[in-house]
Parts: sequence; C-alpha cells; structure tokens
Amino acid sequence: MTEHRPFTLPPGNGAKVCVGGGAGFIGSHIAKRLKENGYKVTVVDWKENEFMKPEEFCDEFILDDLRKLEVAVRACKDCLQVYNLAADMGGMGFICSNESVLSFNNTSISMNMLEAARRSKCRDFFYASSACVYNEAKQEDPENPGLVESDAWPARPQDMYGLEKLYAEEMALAYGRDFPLNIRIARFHNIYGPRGTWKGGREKAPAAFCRKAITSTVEYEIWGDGLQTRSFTYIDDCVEGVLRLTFSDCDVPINLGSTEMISMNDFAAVALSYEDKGHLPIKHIDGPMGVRGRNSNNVLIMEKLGWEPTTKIVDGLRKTYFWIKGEIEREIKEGNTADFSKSEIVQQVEDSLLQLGNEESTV
Ligand code: NAD
Ligand code: GKE
Repeated sequence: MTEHRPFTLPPGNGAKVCVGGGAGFIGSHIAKRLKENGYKVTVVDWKENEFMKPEEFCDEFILDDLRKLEVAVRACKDCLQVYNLAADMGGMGFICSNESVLSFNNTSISMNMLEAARRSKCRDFFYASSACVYNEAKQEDPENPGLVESDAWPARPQDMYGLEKLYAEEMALAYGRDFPLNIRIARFHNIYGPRGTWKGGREKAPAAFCRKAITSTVEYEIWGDGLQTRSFTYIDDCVEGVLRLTFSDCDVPINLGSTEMISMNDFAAVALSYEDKGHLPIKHIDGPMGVRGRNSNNVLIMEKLGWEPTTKIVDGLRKTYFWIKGEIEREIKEGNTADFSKSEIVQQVEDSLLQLGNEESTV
C-alpha cells in the first residue's frame, strides 16, 4: 500500500461552521467530528437525526427547509466553512422513481447553500457530489476500469439526480472563480456504514443487503442479475476524505471512493457470510439496476491529497451488518412486524412538492 500523507484536522477554537443536511447520514458524522475538534457547529436539516441527539453532533440545530434561501442565509451567518450535505437522495429504489421532485428540491438546496455561503463571506465551501455525475456510456461494462474525473464530460448522467449534481458542481466552480470562496467538491462513491438509512426505500445496496441477509429465511432477493458491479466506501473513510479535501488546496472535483469493485452477487455472499447464511438461494428479481459497472479511479485524489479510502468491504460491511442487526432487534421489540427481507421502491411526488407551501421569501 502507498503511504498516506499525514493529516491533522486543524483545531476549531470555536470557529463557526455550518453543515447543511447535517442530520443525515454523512452530514452527522462530519458534524460530530468537527464538533469534537472544537468547531462551533450549526446543523440545518428539515428532519431530526434518527440515531443521535443534536448535542452529540452540533451546537445549534436549525430544523427548517433549505429550499428557502432565508433559511440557508441564517444557517451560514458568520461561518468560516460551509459543508453542503443536504439533498433529497437515496439508492436506486428512490432516485429513479422521484426524478422531478428531487430535481426541484436539490436544485433549490444547492443554489441556496452556495449563495448563502457567499453572502456570509465564508472561506471554504464543500459540496457533496456523486459518482452519479459520470457519463452512462462509461459505465456499461461490469469490468469498469475506474472512472476518471474527466469522464463526467461530455455529460450524460443516467438520471436527473446525477445531472443536478453535475450542474451544482459547475455552479459552485463559477462562484469560486467570481468570488473569494474556496470550492471543494468530492464525488462520493456509494458511502455506507452504521447510522445510515437501512429501510423504507431510500437505502442503498450495502444497508439493503445486510438487512436482507439478517432477515431472509427462505431465499435472498437481489434486483437484477447480480452481475452489476460497484465499489463501496466506508463512512470513516468518507469523513476523513471530506476533511482532508476541505482543508487542502484542491480546487477541482475529485473522486472520493474505494477502488475495491465487487459484483452484487459477490456482495450478497459477503453479507450472508457473517452469520453463516451462505446456503440461502439467491433469487434475482426485477428492480432498478442503475449503471452496469462503476468503480473509482484514485489517481487524482492520491496526487492532490496523498490519501485514498482503505477500508475493505468485508470489514466495513461487518460493522454495518451488526449495527443494522441491533436496529432490527430494537424495532421488533417495539412491535414492528414489517417484512425486512424485501426492498421497496418509493415514490413521494405529492407530499414532497407540497411541503414547500406558498410562503413569501424574506430575503
Ligand atoms: P441523507 O439522506 O442521510 O442526508 C441528506 C440530508 O439532507 C437528510 O438528513 C435530509 O433530511 C436533508 N435534506 C433533504 N432535503 C432538505 C431540505 N429541503 N432542507 C433541509 N434538509 C434537507 O444522505 P447522505 O447519504 O448523508 O448524503 C449526503 C450527501 O452526499 C447528499 O448530497 C448526497 O446526494 C451525497 N451523496 C451521498 C452518497 C451516498 O452513498 N450516501 C453518494 C453520493 C453522493
Ligand atoms: N438499493 C438496493 N436495494 N439496491 C439493490 C438491491 C436492493 O435491495 N438489490 C440489488 N440492488 C442493486 C441495484 O439494482 C444496483 O444495481 C446496485 O445494487 C447498487 O444499488 P444502490 O446502492 O441503490 O445505488 P447505485 O450504486 O446504483 O447508485 C447510487 O450511487 C451513489 C453514488 O455512488 C445512487 O443511488 C446514489 O445513492 C449515490 O449517488
């Protein structure tokens, strides 16, 4: 393994930072690390964190809607740094069935957080982009050689979620050119770990595969033929990468992903291995498959940060599996009788659009 460049998170000494979407999976882990290092963390999110009390990961919690500019402006006031992790997002069962709603929501959030950071004269702005920005034509082979950052252009992301991410990247880069705001952008490759969404339809493959392995008794369902490939990135690596990037001088979008690519059939075998359930027959069923093959190329992140994610699937998924097992046991004790061995496809068009209401902007 190549040696990694040393990195110590600069002490916060009370400096104010804002984490948009900080009650979510990745945002809450980042907010917690910043708070532990002496930053005064404001989290803004329209829902509360399911697994932690606000005081564990922030100093101020604003429960509000980032589709409103005035909310973003209030949250970013006097901040040295802004981390935008807020988005209407989920795995394949969510993003391909909610394209209109998430386009509306995410465009508004991305725009507002960036403009709020500028108005507040923040120093650094981190934006959470995605491997979903990449051109679909580069992801048609399960033997994906690793997506290089330049593969995003010419643009042909598979869906609106990816296209919005690509536009938001460009908008942030333009702000960085026009104003004294350091723009840092990471393209996350399927992040997983404890405290991530594991049920309800927004969960991605790692959590879904663990949940199904824990609860399946007769057969194990996989969407598609299971030959599709992905790389998965453990949450601790993600947090480390975001902080290294934000405190670096890297001003171009970079991959933040593992290069350990695996087929979904093999990934299921890993999930089933923790409690010797490998005998369960796999049942391939229809479902949203996404791209055929995806992997991260880490040449640029190694060049810019001297670091890349290192957690092996077998280790990261084990921690995720036993955390989800605990959650399932708790839910069953509380009387939940849901069938966790199946994954859902959710559509939330009406509710989500209506949540915006008709309030007048005050900014
Ligand atoms: P998450 O859903 O757990 O977190 C997103 C948070 O944004 C949620 O807490 C949600 O309530 C909040 N949010 C959504 N709409 C909002 C609104 N209108 N106002 C205020 N808050 C709002 O997802 P995550 O996995 O933590 O993802 C964080 C970021 O990373 C997102 O931008 C996502 O698109 C990006 N990303 C994640 C992955 C991944 O594998 N998890 C991969 C690529 C990119
Ligand atoms: N979610 C889920 N649930 N996926 C399943 C399931 C299941 O029960 N069974 C099989 N799969 C397959 C999907 O069909 C897909 O081929 C693969 O697992 C990975 O699905 P995923 O984790 O939901 O999402 P993707 O990697 O395709 O895409 C995600 O990429 C991220 C960036 O790398 C996106 O949904 C975003 O969450 C994100 O931007």
